[in-house]
Amino acid sequence: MNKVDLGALFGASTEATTFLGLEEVRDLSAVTAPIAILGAGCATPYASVGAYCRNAPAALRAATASFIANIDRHDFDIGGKVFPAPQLRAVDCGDLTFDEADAPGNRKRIRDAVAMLLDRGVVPLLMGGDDSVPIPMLQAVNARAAAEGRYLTIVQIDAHIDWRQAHMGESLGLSSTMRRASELSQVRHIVQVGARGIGSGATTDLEDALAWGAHIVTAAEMHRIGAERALATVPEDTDIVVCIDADAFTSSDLPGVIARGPGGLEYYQVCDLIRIVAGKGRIRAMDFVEFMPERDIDGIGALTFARTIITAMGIVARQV
Ligand SMILES: [Mn+2]
Repeated sequence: MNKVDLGALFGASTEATTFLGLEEVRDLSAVTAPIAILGAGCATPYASVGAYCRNAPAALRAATASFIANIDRHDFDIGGKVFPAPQLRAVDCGDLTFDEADAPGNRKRIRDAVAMLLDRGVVPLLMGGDDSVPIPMLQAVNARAAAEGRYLTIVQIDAHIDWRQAHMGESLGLSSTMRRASELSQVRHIVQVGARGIGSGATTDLEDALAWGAHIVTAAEMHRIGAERALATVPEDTDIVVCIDADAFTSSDLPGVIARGPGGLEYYQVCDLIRIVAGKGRIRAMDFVEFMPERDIDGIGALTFARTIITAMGIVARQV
């Protein structure tokens, strides 16, 4: 069935070949922009499920099509143009290649790509892939922070705390991301917002997180206390990595996840979290993972997640 294209009403293109129509720069060593978006469809998939979020980067790019013609209009979620000056525009570095059977190779490609961007003073925004994608990203950020003598704060927005030691014999998979983060030399603070319902974690995982010093703010608490108080333990003048799992959102806004559940965060709560974090320190990198287009409903989740990335771009563009 041919659909009526209302995008033409707003001067929008019907297809997005890059995220938000941003300039494509495939050669990471040639990036001169302050922000780069990069797709990573797979890092360390569990054997039983494979790279189930492999199609997320393409779906998220496609979801930006209706905004491309209007990128210089006023964005009310940001309070101005997405990019306040032409030199602050992000670029799209395309997708890293991956091989589901070669997790070490996938991780190396992600680590090397993030390291290259950090070396150039670029803030990488990584589109997963599942939640194993941030592990090599965090390793690269940690190495850079160590070289600079800086410490890191991780702010994770997720329905799950991801503190499993290992799952199905894999210690670098999506259920272990925050435990692996806690083991990095420069990571001093971890704040985790949005845990809800029943996930893969056990009570002992929560106890380990708390014993390490992670500050856990459940989704229920976040709804009660708001973003400002949720982030009260984020220190000033820290380098920050923001890790966002699509399942943190309320499922009606973002149904494209493997485990939907009631009580998730609203889009504006997530925007507030990013904005407040950016006011406390310097965001060095971000990831947006666990979006599964095949589970989405009529593009609603792709739109919510793509809008979150656009808002994050606007926030990061204002800190560089
Ligand atoms: Mn999750």
